[in-house]
Amino acid sequence: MDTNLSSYTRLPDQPTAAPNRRPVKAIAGIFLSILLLSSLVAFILNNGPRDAPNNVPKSQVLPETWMPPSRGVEQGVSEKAFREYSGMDPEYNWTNTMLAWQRTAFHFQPQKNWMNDPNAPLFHMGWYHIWYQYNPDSAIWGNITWGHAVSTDLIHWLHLPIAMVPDHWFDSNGVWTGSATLLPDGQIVILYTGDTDDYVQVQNLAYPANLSDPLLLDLVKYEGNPIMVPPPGIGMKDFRDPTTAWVGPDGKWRVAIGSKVNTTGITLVYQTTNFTSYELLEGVMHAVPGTGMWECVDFYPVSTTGRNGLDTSVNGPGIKHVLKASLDDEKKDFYALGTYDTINDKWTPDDPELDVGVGLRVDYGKYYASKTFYDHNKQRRILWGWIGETDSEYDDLMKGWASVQTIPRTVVFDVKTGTNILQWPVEEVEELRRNSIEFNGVELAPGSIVPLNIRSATQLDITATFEVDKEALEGVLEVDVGYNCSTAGAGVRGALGPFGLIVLADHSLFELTPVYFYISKDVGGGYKTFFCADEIRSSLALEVNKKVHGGMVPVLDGEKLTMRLLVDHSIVESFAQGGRTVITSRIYPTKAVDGAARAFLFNNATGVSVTASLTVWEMKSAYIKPYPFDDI
Ligand code: DQQ
Repeated sequence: MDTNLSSYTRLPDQPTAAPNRRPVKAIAGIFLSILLLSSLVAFILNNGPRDAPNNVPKSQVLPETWMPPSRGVEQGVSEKAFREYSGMDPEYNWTNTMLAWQRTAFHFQPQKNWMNDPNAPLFHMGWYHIWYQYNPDSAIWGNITWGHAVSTDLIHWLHLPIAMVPDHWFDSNGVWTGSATLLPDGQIVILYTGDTDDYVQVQNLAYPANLSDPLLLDLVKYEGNPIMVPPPGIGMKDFRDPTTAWVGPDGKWRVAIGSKVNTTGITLVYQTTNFTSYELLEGVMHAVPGTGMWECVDFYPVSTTGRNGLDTSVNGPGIKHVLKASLDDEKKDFYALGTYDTINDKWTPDDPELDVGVGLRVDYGKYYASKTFYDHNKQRRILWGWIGETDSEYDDLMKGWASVQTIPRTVVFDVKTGTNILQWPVEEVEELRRNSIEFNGVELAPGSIVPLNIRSATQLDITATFEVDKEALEGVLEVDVGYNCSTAGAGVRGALGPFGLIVLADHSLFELTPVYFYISKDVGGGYKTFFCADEIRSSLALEVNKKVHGGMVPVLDGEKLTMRLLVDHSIVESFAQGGRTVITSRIYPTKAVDGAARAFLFNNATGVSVTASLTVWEMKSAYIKPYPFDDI
């Protein structure tokens, strides 16, 4: 590791800044250009680049009334096209280089075409398996099959042949989302939703033809399918996505399925002893009015005392249960911690105000349809999530692909706060780290920006700590109660924020994606900390949807502010306070690509200086290729 001093500076015209702890020699390394950038930061973050992005080519102007067609809704599933874009803006004239650059280097994605939800993740005979919703014919949703890939470390992946296609009446309109259950005798049971030939959502059973095949290449669909059909009172198109099964104290297996009644999102529970016949349990496991259809429900225990993950059937003292639902209406994943009553099969949230769909998000960014599995190989629970697109469908067709999966994350209960889970990239991703650079004690005066002198900025793992000058913090009188990431942005200055990192920026900051903390002070003198990612100036392309994502992050007394960012071309996964709050950004730079991409530290607060220390690693590319059948 080497320490890079030359990229550090602080503004000379900030009299309130705390004394610089750097040696005088380091000051000598200040670049004039950095000073110029520093004085521009507040202006740029507030007002955008100096020249308006009027250089957007207009060669592909579409008719004003053009609107991407809806995908999925007709078939009774949530909207799969990104449709917030009205079609009124000119499409950006992407070059092949820009589009090719958007493909990630260490995130899982198929070689081409459309992907959505992760399905049935599991570990078997030395291999991690991921199946996923996949259209083998196009970069748009439709003709949904199960794609399949395997890995020995959750990072390097080998693509396998498609595992299931819509070839029976009970799934001819789509082999939709499902989960796997490993039975104590070694069998693997897969339950999935089929969209039938007349568009009814049913649950089907499939299983590996040959358990001694580590690659599980052949999945067999049970001839008695479907094994569950929508029960009375449930809409034919509101019954989908079976969970991994768990065993109750009576020795019977349970499976949860998402649905709705009017606008109330619900979780139904079925009981089975043989996985071919099922009994619907009375009532619902849980319901939340106003949350609409629950897709991709996930239900699992977390230990309140240990750091290991728990197998899905584990219950008893020192255990809470996470209930997660993907809200069809909002396209967001929400979760809550609560208690599972195994006798009555009911789940109760710890805090009704933080119930599923109204409280905590799994990830505050572009993220949906997540699913966990218990990795008995390393005694951990691992979370997968689907990162969709926010460009136009037209752009996706030009790219020839759409969607990426997150880096798998471990999930544990946060024993310090007791109110949330912690998500953290699996340790295996650290094997891709190389060429680390450390920046220690970088002083960020109010209104400053500091370029990070790193060789390359498109594949990074960054861990950063920010310390706010305590006296200044306490001395600030400004009260800022109404703060909210999505209504503000990195350009909205408060006394105590925003400050953090800027990634995927070009050198003149035409394009930039700031990821930052913002501390708001309430009338009683208390603080709330927000963690946000501002995509508003992440791309000059007008058709791309750009938002400010984020939410509150618990910070306990005596804790420093910490963040970790995984930057992989067009994806930024950001974790605050060890994974209490997570934001995934899918962004589409036009300038900040390849060697032109830069990273910066910034402090756009008006009232405090911040000291940052960070380590930046370049990340190698993962090996994600077709399985080498021919070489065997
Ligand atoms: N995706 C699947 C459905 C699920 C939805 C269809 C969530 O089973 O409800 O591709 O994205």
